[in-house]
Amino acid sequence: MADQPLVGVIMGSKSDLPVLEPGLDLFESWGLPYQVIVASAHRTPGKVHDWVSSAPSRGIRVIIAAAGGAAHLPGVVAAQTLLPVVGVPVDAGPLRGNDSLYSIVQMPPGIPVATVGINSGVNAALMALHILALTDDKWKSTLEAYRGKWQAKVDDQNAAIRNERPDAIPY
Ligand code: RP5
Repeated sequence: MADQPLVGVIMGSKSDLPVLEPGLDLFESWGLPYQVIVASAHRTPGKVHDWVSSAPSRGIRVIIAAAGGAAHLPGVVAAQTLLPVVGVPVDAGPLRGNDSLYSIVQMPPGIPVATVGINSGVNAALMALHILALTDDKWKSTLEAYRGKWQAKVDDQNAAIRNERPDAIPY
């Protein structure tokens, strides 16, 4: 894996990691270099600032920020960088992630956070890939290959249904 990360992943607590791991697995399967850290907007604000403000100099081009509860981390990150920020609301308490979803998705006008669904680490990783694919054909090819797998899966499912329902009029 290259020394310079293209995607930076930040989370408020290591307890958020299971939500992000499927996306990190995708990065590794694609050979996409990433960096991942724990830094909290309220517990370690200085660490958040240091990491975010230095992210472009490390090669990072898109940031994924995950948090549960009040979940101000993605907005705090977005406020300190011109890099695109994808926010992942985490189910971390009695409100089952609805609190973090509303917090992240309801950024006031001016500082956007592209929010995925509750616990949607996979879609956050894919959105990062989409952003990279805009300017790099290598990642565009990776994205096309990923989409191709869905096509093959749906084709298999249709073949199975045709087998199970031979009287249905084929499309
Ligand atoms: C948030 O508080 C974190 O992002 C995490 O989702 C939640 C709970 O953190 P821990 O108490 O598990 O460390 O800041």
